[in-house]
Amino acid sequence: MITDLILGTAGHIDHGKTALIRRLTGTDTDRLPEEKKRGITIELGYAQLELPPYKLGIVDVPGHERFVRNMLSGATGMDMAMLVIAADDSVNQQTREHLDILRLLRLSNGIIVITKCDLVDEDWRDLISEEARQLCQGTFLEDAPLVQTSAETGEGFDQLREELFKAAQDVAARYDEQALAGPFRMAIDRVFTMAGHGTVVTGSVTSGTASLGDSLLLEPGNVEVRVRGLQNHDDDVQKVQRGQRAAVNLAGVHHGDIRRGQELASPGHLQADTLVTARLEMLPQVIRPLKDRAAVRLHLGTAEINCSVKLLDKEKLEPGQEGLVQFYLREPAVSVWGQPFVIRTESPMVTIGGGTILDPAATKLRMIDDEVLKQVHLLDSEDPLERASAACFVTGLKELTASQLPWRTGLHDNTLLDQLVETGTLWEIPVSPSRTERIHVRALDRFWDRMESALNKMHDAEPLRTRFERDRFLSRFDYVDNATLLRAMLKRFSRQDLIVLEERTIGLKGRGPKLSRNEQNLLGDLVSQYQQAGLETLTVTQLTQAAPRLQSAVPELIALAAVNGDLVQVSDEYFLHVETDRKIRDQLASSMADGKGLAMSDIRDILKTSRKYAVPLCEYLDRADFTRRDGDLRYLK
Ligand SMILES: Nc1nc2c(ncn2[C@@H]2O[C@H](COP(=O)(O)OP(=O)(O)O)[C@@H](O)[C@H]2O)c(=O)[nH]1
Ligand SMILES: [Mg+2]
Repeated sequence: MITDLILGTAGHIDHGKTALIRRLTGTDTDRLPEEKKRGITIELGYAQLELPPYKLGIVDVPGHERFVRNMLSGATGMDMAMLVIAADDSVNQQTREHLDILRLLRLSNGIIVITKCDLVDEDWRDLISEEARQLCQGTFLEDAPLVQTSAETGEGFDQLREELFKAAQDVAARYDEQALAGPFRMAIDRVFTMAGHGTVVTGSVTSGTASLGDSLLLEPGNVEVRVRGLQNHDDDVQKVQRGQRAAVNLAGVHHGDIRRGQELASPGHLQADTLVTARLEMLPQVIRPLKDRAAVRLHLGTAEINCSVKLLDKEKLEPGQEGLVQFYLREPAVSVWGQPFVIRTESPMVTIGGGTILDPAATKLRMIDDEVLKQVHLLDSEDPLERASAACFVTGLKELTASQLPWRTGLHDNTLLDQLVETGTLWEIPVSPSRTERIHVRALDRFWDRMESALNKMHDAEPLRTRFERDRFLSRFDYVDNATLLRAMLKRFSRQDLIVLEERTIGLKGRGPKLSRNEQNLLGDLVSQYQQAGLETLTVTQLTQAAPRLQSAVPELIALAAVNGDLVQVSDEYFLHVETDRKIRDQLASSMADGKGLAMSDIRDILKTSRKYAVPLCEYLDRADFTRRDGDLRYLK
């Protein structure tokens, strides 16, 4: 059973949050000298409340609008909150913004606390209570208990403890035990050094357990660290777990290399990325709609990252609207599927929306059409197979591995990918004798569509050709970034009779000039004759005369083979097979290395041929800018 939970405060500055915690726990959370002097909370404050069997780690947040970012990092990991409203002041700007933030961060439990009741009469506190109720309508606090208190007189604190106990019971009962058993994760909200100990980081543990001596990773950064010491509210402990506040003394890292926003996690559990896909909801009271490519600050865990928003399914997001987006982050950040976030703008400095992560390590979406949008929607489908399939689809021509599945989709059933292979949703492609990659068949189909349309365009531009240079064509698909996969896909397309694939050329099946069966055979024949003849080929006239039939077609077919890239034309009557051409160039290049010049007789000897072939060949190579002629000698150009 879960008994450790995090309780947070929320509310406008000066409404009595810190005084409430002090009365409740005896701890003064305003511990900085500046906080004492100015009487305001700036940094997060921490306290602990025992309500057996529950232990509540309390995070006290600042209520000043300038410190909302601190509030946001404190809100990470909160299981329940107390929304504080002063009876002598009522609902205020930060009351609203904090409530929005808690709602966007998917908090489910809380208590409305009216403070400073000693300062007003009965009627007034009831009026304020009514206002508080109205504010919370339609939020998770709609049916929350409301307690009227005074930190001055102690009024209402017994009831507050009782309501906190009930709320804890409720949260614990609904809590997914997976979060306790799962990998360790803690978003860092403070970093400091302690004399004799070194680097210490603190945070609310959001999943799993860490014990003394454990190796953890600091992300982003992939820095391996070791747990040298652990504290839970100033007590040395052997382990810390989900729902606890933790101070972790780290070995293996300098405190200057750590910052708020990084996370400590079990190795392999988190991976930083600069692109995430999300479902985003705009707050109804924002003034302007959110435009495509707008710059916002993304608050993810305790991190705060500048990013630009790519709107996927709308031209702009109106106040109160929901949409699908991709965030392009200025620096890498870690998140997991389903993780809530908040976005704010710089000017004015306000919270404008929030939502949940659909893909924490997203792939740039190309050609966003109905199918892509449908799949992005399905990234939070309740049906595990559907969700896993959608995740594979949006990963495109990259593999979503079994080890990524939990943090990328929130799914823990490791047979899901196998099931998708069985149903034919994933194509298993061998990339080495011992390894296969799994690609969504629709991602493959869509890739084929792009390839087909690119090839069609090339065929349209040069209708006589049947094939094009393969490497040049494939350079358009650089983004695939996986040569083995690309090769395997081409093989598959060729097996499916979609393309004609030669060693160096590629074309669409059925495109190019329409030849009869006999013409096709003759063309193949001619090309192989050239191939076998090497350098001393017959002239076009000779080949025409030698042809058993269709003699008049021979010159045209030879020209076609040259267009296709199977032959090169040396002179009017003289053609070579491309392989021969390549071999000649290699031979000459090595003989002309280091700027050495060769005479016609040298070239003739090197190529073991007569002047009859060597002369036109040399002129052809000059024209092709392969060689340069200077007097009697030729040099490599
Ligand atoms: N009379 C009275 N004053 C209070 C009460 N709670 C807080 N205060 C005072 O209100 C001011 C702001 O309180 P504080 O807890 O720092 O507010 P915070 O900014 O919400 O943390 C302080 O001067 C407190 O002494 C209360 O219940 N009754
Ligand atoms: Mg305070």
